[in-house]
Amino acid sequence: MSILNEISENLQRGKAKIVKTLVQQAIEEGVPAKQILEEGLLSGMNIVGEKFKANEVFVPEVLVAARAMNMGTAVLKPLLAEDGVEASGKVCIGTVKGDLHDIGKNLVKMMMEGKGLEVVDLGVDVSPEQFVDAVQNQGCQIICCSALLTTTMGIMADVVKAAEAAGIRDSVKIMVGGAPVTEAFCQQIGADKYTPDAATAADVAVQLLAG
Ligand code: B1M
Repeated sequence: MSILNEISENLQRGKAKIVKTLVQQAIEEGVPAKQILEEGLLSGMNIVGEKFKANEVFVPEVLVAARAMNMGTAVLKPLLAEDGVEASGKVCIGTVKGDLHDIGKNLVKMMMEGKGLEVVDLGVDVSPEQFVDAVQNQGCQIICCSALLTTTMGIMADVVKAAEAAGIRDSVKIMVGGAPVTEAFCQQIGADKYTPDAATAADVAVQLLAG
């Protein structure tokens, strides 16, 4: 079995320490960090997602897989972050109210920090008012909203409305993402940018700040 398959298999079984060791081993063998992330960790998490949907695994198994994912990405963090990038700016990020999924949000944060951006992590279950507060009181130039549930993605529309109501809409960009979110949804709610993955989100944030 290839080391990427081993990472995927062990992640699915929630073997966090083994995943951490295997990721380290893959790095030492010269496997690119992006490939370890996509073909090892994310591939394993997608299989967990499919099994969860099919009622073959349940919340406790998903939670231990998520912990293994987090331990694996922590090892990759310094490699995914690009050295010597000159970008600067301040971004706030959070998973929207009612939603507790944070793995994707954490990846976006990691990629943005790797580009040299300062990221205020508001955590999960973040209300529209908390996003607005981060702009008004912490000087964030971009709001990044993540949602994984079809039942919570509508909160992103409330974030746009809250920014309008607070009179800050013209001075802040709003980025949206997460598995159920689409470009059409982004346009429909009047947000500024949709990006499908963490690396693209970081690139787009840098472009927005440069513009
Ligand atoms: Co949940 N869950 N979950 N879950 N869970 C999903 C999302 C689900 C699709 C599973 C399924 O049915 N197949 C389903 C949602 C169905 C729907 O809404 N249509 C679901 C459900 C139903 C639920 C519960 C309701 C289950 C229950 O309790 N009955 C519950 C809800 C809790 C809540 O939030 N209130 C729940 C709970 C959980 C756990 C707590 C057990 C755990 C979360 C642990 C954690 O995050 N710390 C969990 C997990 C792990 C998942 C799956 C298996 C994996 C999600 C994940 O981390 N993926 C997921 C199935 C799946 O997605 N395959 C599922 C990896 C991650 C890197 O991807 O977050 O999409 P993702 O991020 C991507 C992009 O989307 C993008 O970048 C990343 C890649 O580079 N991205 C952005 C993300 N945010 C971005 C923001 C941006 C830009 C890009 O800009 C601002």
